Amino acid sequence: MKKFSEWFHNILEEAELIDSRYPIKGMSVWLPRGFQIRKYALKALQELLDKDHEEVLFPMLIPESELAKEAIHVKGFEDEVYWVTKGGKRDLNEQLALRPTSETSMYPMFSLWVRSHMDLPIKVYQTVNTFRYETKHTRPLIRVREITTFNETHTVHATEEEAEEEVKTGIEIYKTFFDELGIPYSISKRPEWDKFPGSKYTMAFDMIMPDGKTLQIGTVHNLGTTFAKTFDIEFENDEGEHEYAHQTCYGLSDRVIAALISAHGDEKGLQLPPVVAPEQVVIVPIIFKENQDVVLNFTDNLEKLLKSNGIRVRQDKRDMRPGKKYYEWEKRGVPLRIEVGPRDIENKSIVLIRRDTGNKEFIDYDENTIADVVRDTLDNITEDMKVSANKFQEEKTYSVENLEQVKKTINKKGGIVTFNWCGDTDCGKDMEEKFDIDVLGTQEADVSGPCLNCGKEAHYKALISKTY
Ligand code: A5A
Ligand code: MG
Ligand code: ZN
Repeated sequence: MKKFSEWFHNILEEAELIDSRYPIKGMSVWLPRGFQIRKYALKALQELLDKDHEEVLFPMLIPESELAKEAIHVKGFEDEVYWVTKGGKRDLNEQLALRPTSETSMYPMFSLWVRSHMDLPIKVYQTVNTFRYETKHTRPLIRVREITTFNETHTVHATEEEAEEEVKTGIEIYKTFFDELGIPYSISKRPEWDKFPGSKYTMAFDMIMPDGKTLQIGTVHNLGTTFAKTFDIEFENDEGEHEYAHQTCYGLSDRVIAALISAHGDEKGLQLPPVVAPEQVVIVPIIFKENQDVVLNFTDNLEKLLKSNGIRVRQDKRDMRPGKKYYEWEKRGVPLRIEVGPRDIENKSIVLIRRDTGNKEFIDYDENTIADVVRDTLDNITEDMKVSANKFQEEKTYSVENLEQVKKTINKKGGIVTFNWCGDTDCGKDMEEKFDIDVLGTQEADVSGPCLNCGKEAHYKALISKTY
């Protein structure tokens, strides 16, 4: 694969996903094909969230007085906030922030909603746009200034245990979601200096991109009682005493689509898992003048049959060379192509070509079973794409035994390097500087012996990498 960032920009254009020529830095246009992928990805996510959470929608503007209330939180975002200062020609009495995330928009309302333990838990989510004036290099989908697809869940609980449980639930939901999309990940607890501003701790999902750098594709935060104290979210317990509520929040963004593209795409272009593909199957009739009717009769019938079985199918009848059509649909990532020519119809067979393996399969045509055959093939594609993407992440995760190897591995191979670590902030920051990497975080492990960097006792597995 040529240089990743060039490949990535090309694919957005060639597969007609995003037009990044919008005249504001860090903001782009979702094109119809990209928007459909986004829609199907959100559908899969919402199906998981809806089991135990309710969808809501809060305003996009936040009064400065609310945004400023939580000191640590606001400090984390102050350099990234866009402000609305005027209504028409008049200065506003109070300037309004475009939400960079929605804690300070939601929590003053939560404070009104929570009176007694009967009002708990609250478990809501919304999918909105948020704005962050990012100063690092912006890239479409990966680091944007308008996050157009910010899916954020916010929960409020009576006890610390319940909040801990919700963190686990959030992690499980994201695991299932990423698995459905065949997006690989490593989960770790972010170090103290890199946790979500105002949180107790942050659990993060990171995917290794094709160039070996990692991308944070989702985060789950335990907020403890910090925001509850700031925004006065308290309830009366059984004994009639007032207690502060325990909160969590977790979020995903457009980055999920970037991860999807990067995990599966190749030199031919996009490659989509069936669950998010606008067309799961494309039928290409091979037409010659003399038998056009026979072929089209057959393919029209096949199209109808698959459609009625809930498969997203499209027939490409355009008057152009089949080879050109194949090339186009491969570039757009359609998981399965069906070719039908006059010979095939005579032989009562059709040809299935998988986008992921390029594998060509001649199958006997039977109206009664064809939908099942196609569905099974799509399921196999889903599974194989996941396995192959996970393999890449595993192969690029290196466990090392000494400091020399840490440096060598990161610089030569990229990916994630793991090793025994003490967990101390000083030691971590020292490594980040020395090796020009980021400490992604820690995983609990049965660790003994010294920290590879400082020699003190090790308590965790550290995960480090170069990051986006
Ligand atoms: N309220 C919580 C959920 C929150 O805001 N968490 S977060 O800051 O970590 O953002 C959630 C996710 O959004 C991140 O894990 C990251 O994957 C994504 N994200 C953050 N900034 C982004 C940006 N500028 N462009 C695209 N995605 C971004
Ligand atoms: Mg850092
Ligand atoms: Zn150490």
